[in-house]
Amino acid sequence: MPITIIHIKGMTCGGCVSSVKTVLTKIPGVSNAEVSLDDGQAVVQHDGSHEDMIFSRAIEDAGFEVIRQ
Ligand SMILES: [Cu+2]
Repeated sequence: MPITIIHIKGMTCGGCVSSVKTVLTKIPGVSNAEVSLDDGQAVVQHDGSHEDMIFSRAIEDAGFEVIRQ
């Protein structure tokens, strides 16, 4: 099962963490999303049917910034 790690800027509390987790797990094909406030990152487990960009876009649409390398 593919795993994508996304680095996120702008999360400040547990509410932000659950917002990000919610938008990610709503995407079809995502089986789990672990979001860490301290690390500023999301670890997304998915079925590989999407380009990684769809995860970044969902996070940005929720009002957070994605750090792209
Ligand atoms: Cu918050």
